[in-house]
Amino acid sequence: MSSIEQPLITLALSKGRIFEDTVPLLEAAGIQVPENPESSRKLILATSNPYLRLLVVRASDVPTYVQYGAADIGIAGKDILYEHSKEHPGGLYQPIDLDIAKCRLSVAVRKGFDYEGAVKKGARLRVATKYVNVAREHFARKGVYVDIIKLYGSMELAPLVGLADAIVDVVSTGGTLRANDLVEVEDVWPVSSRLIVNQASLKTKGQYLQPLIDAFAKASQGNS
Ligand code: PRT
Ligand code: MG
Repeated sequence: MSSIEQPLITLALSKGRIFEDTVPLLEAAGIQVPENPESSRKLILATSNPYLRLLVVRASDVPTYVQYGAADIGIAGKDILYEHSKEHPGGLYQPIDLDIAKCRLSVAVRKGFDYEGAVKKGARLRVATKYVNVAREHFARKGVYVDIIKLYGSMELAPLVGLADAIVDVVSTGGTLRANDLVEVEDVWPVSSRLIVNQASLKTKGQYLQPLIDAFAKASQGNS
């Protein structure tokens, strides 16, 4: 019998769409998740694998937990990962695009706002977003002058109340934009979620992490 016990592996993820799309990937790897974070309120969830637990955190906090090693691995959208990497470069290994929680980052404006006209005229635009780096780089590429207003949620409201001319936000069905009389005027990037891994964990627990990473890679192949 080995004297070294198998270490605990901690996976950080957010509840909602990422959790819902991750459960089938875990199931494909033979791992069941008996509790649902929407109903249980627990922030640490056990799985059917005694060596794997889940941490339920805010989507934008997932990279932080993994970067500091409080979680060995995590699942986060490219939107979140890009902003995180700009503030905290390095440290996160991103081996797999899981092709889950798919959506797109888009520029949207109030219906009737002449976005193309404003851009052609060289007007300075006010842009509200949680994705300040994505937005700044997008408009710099287009040569459009912008003032970026950082918001933490409900970006859709900003153009309706005169806080901004445009927003940069994640869009999936487009239903939220339509319900608020906004229209998409530009696609910025397609978005999906990736597996992220703490680099020190990969060294110290690689023997146990690698099979899990491989199982995620295999299970996610059907998503693309
Ligand atoms: O909700 P919270 O403030 O905690 O954080 P969050 O909104 O960043 O997290 P969450 O759980 O909502 O999203 C996690 C990840 O899922 C994001 O980082 C994206 O990578 C991905 N994703 C996929 C989405 C959507 N689809 C999506 N539709 N994230 C957000 N939305 C929002 C969208 O902005 C809109 O406000 O959901 C709303 C409904 O979208 P429509 O277009 O279907 O109406
Ligand atoms: Mg949300």
